[in-house]
Amino acid sequence: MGFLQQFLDKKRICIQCHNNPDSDTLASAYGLYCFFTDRGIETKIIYSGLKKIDKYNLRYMIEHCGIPIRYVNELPETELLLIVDGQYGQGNVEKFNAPQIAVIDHHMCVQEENERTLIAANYQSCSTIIWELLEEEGYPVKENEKLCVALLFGLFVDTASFYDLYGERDIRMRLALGGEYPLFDRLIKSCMTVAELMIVSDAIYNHYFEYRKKFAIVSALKCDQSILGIIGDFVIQVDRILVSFAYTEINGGYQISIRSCDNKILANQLAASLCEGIGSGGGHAQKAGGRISIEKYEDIYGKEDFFEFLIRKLNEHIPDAVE
Ligand SMILES: [Mn+2]
Repeated sequence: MGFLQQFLDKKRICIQCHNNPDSDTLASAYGLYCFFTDRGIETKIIYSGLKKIDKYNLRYMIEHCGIPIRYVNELPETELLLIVDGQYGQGNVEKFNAPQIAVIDHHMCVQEENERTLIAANYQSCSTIIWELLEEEGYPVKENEKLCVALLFGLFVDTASFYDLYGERDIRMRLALGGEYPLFDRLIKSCMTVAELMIVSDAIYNHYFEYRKKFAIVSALKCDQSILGIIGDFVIQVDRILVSFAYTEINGGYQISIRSCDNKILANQLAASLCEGIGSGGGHAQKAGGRISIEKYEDIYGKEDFFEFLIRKLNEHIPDAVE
């Protein structure tokens, strides 16, 4: 029996995207929305958190794919709360009480698993999991062009513009859904604002490079995770750099983004160890991200300058590079 079958007896389902939604969580929610609505279930898509969606390309995606997402402070009445691209109780998923909770995610598992959770870290995007689930149910994804674009765009962003695309199943989805979509072309060419372009160039110009351990730290002015990712993907291409660490200060915390091209230095391990006790971090071997709370940071590390802290931690974590 397919994973989604167990939810078909519901009359109302609420799908929750993680806070500060990205294209992967939006596409995942939309895929499930299409499927459940098709089966006559009243389905809503919601998100919460401190920030409303303001990125140009995400708004463009929502409008042109027709994704009925709503920002809420309270959970609408529902029988089931289904979280996509995040996990229940995690820092970036607003916690709501619901009669039943289900989770579909592709990050490292940090919660208890049961028959209503599907957490598989071997997928590069949650969109890929959703695509497989819909295929399994016989839902004709390919006939829904807007959904194809959404799912591809979810994968695109989570694999740093397909550059990091290596997952077998993820590659399969890209091939299966690939086609000529003007909307997709428009979306992938709108990832950055002019202001962010200036933030990126300034941050890269002022990078810190540790030549012995071969890591770089890039501090960017307030910008979002996808921009940090763009910086990381760019910096990691430098021949002498094995680990790139980009960060920015946002909403009382630091967003971090790590890239590694050395298989002895796992980006997800580095993120997790750095954020231990002061936030949460994780991801994949070559790319990872996380968030640190300034309040918790100061509780543990007092007045130590954050930049100095990073240099110290990276020096501890990264072995001397061998040429
Ligand atoms: Mn994702």
